[in-house]
Amino acid sequence: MLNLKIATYLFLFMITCGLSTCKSPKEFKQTIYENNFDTGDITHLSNTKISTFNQSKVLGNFNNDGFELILNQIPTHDLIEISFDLYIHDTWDGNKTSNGIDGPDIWEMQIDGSPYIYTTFSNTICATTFCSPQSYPDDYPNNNHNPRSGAVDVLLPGFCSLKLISGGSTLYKIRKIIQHKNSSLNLKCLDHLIQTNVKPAICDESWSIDNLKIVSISLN
Ligand SMILES: [Ca+2]
Ligand SMILES: [Ca+2]
Repeated sequence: MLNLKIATYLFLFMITCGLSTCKSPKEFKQTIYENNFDTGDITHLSNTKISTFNQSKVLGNFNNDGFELILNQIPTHDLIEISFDLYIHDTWDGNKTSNGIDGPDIWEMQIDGSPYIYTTFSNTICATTFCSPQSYPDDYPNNNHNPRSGAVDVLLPGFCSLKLISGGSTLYKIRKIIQHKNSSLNLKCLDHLIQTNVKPAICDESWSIDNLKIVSISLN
C-alpha cells in the first residue's frame, strides 16, 4: 500500500514538473572579500583602526565612528552575502532614553546607502540593577529584548571599562543575504552611541568587528 502511494506521488511529480523544470536553481558562490585583520590588510577600507581584542586583531574599536568597505568590479551576481563577527564592548545602554544622557545606543549597517540593520544593543551588568532592554535581533525602536539576545558568546572580557570582567564584551554573528546586482558594493557600519556623563566615552562603550566576508552568489 505504501509503495503504491510513493509510486503515485512520483508519477504525479513527473507529470506536473517533468524531469527538468522542478530542479532548484543552482547557486554559484564566489568569495570576493575576506579579512580577519590579522595581517593588517586594510585594502578597500576607509577606516584603518585595528586593535587587539581577545588575542586577535579586530577592526575598531569605534565610538561615534565606523568604517566603509567599497568593492568594485564584482563579477555578475544576483545576491550578496555579508557576514562578520560583531563585538559589543563594555556598557551599552540599549533602548534606554534618559534625556539624551546615555541612550539609546544605536548600531547601524548600511548597504549602498540603505539601512539593513538599525538596532540597539544592551551590555549592562544587570544582576542587581535595572536591566535596560535592547532591540536586537530586531530593529529599533519597536522591540524590547533582554540584553545579549541573539548573542553567541556572552563571557568575553570587556575592551576598556569592563576589561577585567567576563561578560564585558558580547559576540554576535551577523549574516545577511540581500538582492544585489550592481558591480560595486558599499558596506558601511557605524554607531550613534550616547554617553554624555563619562569621559572618554569610548572606554564606556564601543564596538569592533572581525572575520568580515563578502560572497557574491549567482543563480541559474
Ligand atoms: Ca582577527
Ligand atoms: Ca550609552
